[in-house]
Amino acid sequence: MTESAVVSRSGVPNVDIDVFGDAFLADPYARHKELREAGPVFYLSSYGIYGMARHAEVSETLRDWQTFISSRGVGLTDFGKEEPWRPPSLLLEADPPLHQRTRGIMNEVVNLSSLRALRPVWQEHANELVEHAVARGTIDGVDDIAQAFPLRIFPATIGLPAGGEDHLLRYASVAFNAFGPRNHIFENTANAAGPAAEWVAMACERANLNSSGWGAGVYAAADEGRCTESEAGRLVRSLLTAGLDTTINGIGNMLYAFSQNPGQWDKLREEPRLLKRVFDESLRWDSTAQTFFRTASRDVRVAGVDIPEGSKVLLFLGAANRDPRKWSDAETFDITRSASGHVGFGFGIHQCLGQMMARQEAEMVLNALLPRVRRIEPAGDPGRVLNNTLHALGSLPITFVPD
Ligand code: OVM
Repeated sequence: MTESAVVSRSGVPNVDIDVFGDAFLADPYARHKELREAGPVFYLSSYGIYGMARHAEVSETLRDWQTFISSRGVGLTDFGKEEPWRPPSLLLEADPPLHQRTRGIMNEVVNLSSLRALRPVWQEHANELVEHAVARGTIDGVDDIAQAFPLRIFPATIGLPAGGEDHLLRYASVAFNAFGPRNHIFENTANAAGPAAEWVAMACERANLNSSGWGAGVYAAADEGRCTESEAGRLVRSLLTAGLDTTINGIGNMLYAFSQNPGQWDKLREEPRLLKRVFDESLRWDSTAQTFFRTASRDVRVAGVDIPEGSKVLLFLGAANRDPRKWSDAETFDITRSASGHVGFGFGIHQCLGQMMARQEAEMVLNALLPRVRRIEPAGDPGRVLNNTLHALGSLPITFVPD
């Protein structure tokens, strides 16, 4: 270690928690207070990285894309020094000016009017799944709702070939694990990644996408000369990586939130106009994407702490979303609050491209549940699937008490 590295790290509180260990990933909320209280910026010596867990520093770091760049990867791997596990995303792992061009293309593909057109069909699917679940009473909230609903609507929205569900789910869990270290959690999914990656690569080709989905919309940008054919394929890959596992766990976490807070379900039934706020509060309270990294593009001082150029900085979105400096009763799931400013979708130029799709999916599920279900009761302990980035449920035994 160089003299300057020692000096630059003096005055930085060191945190000795394995933030990619099983116990932390299973229940990150148990340790978030320690992270926030350590200081506005801390050092995680076991990984040689900086961390931020307070809302002010997390959101300011996300806002400052020039200092805290994405093109060296938004995981632990520094793309400037090590080979990424796959060719970098042209959105997530890109900086302006490239990011401006690619994001501009995608903003036109994933837009409100195309989402509005999909509402009736989505609502029918959600109604059907919920009616079936209510008839059965006790169900698995993950298999039967949180996963079943996105699996019904996502492939058609993109225009994907049939039969790729398992590949898509496996690919996404590898991609989100790959932001963390090469621990046993990563290795478990990476072993099975080959066939999933092959299916995804196949599905991203122009010839394999139907002509009416968002995939074809991306290739239309290539026809207009706004990106190359191969860039279009890589942009479709972003939709497939980021569009399914995220919404599945977002809906699952929302069902979990209501099963743990029955009073909030009563309140929503009394005041259905609150429905549009619910998903954002659910994401604040239990963020699907718990963390993302940035890389310092220069020496920078944050809250009195010197962060050297090239440092990886781990941003704890889930902890920022429960920071008592920002939120009153931060630990409470409260659908009447304004969750605006939460960083569950990120913040700044990279803020989630699919957020309107995610909100609409959650809204359709809630629309289906609200008139049919009087109570959402736990029917056993939820099962966790450990992931280096996602707070993910494997199973959620719940009972829908009919209206
Ligand atoms: C991407 C992407 C975007 C957001 C999240 C993500 C794996 C991937 O562009 O491929 O997670």
